Amino acid sequence: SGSGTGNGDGSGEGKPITVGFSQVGAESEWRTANTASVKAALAPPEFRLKFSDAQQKQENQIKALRSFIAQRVDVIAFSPVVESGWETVLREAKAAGIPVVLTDRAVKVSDDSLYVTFIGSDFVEEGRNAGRWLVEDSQGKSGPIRVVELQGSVGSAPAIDRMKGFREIVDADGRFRVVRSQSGDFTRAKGKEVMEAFLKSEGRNIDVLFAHNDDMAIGAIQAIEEAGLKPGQDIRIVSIDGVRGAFEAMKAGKLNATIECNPLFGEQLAQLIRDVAANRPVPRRVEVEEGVFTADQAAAELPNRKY
Ligand code: GYE
Repeated sequence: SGSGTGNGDGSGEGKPITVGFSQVGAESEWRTANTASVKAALAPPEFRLKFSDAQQKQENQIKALRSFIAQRVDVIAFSPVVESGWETVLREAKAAGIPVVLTDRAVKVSDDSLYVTFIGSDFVEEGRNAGRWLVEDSQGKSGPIRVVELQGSVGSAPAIDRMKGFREIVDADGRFRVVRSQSGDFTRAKGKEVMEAFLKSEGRNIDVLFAHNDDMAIGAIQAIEEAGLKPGQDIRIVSIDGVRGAFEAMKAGKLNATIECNPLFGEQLAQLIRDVAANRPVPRRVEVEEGVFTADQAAAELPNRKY
């Protein structure tokens, strides 16, 4: 580009764009990959990144946003831990004239002008895809098929939406019964712990596990093995994200399918921020592209996985 004037024309000349980014935490392989992608894309000299880790707590995130406002950053980007409770702090950002970009997770606000754009996956569709895989994999099986569900973090958009999408599909098929459903907070440790409790209360009567992310499924796999059962066979398992650990578990026959949720949108986010900082119009909603992978594809796909 020849102009090189002003902020955010993508040429890397001029003043850097200061971005305050508040991340959810470091709860999963997905999150680690997302953080790396965001940091790599919002790099100097074009960007000056102020990165803050909320450790899965909304109060930490609100504090971080207020500190970004006080520092008068050019753009705020954040991945909201939960869906609700954002009106006040977002109004403060708006009053300060700082545009807000939502990444990964959506918020519920009554005033749409409180953020400029949202980049992230369609979590309802991911839940539906998990349900569709299960229906497909259950062809010829008679009911009842007993399903346990490991939910993501309580109140988070991916937990709410994945549950909704999954139920929409399995509730339409009379064979499926979701017998237990509880949060494992998107972590391996909690996934294992809650699966242990499921196994204790349901005994051998669990046919399927649906986990809202791969990390919880991987934790649950350990619990299933420790209970003397074969994950992937005695209990069929589908989860969401498509992280490397899931492909390894599928290759080992312990996980049956993973629904891709792509965390590598750092470059797409950088472009949005450039446009927002330069006052160029941006779409209200930017979707991330993704697919579905089954155990028979795992060995071939593994070398191609980037997260
Ligand atoms: O699926 C999970 C992470 O918000 C899409 O958060 C993200 C979810 C992801 O902890 O692994």
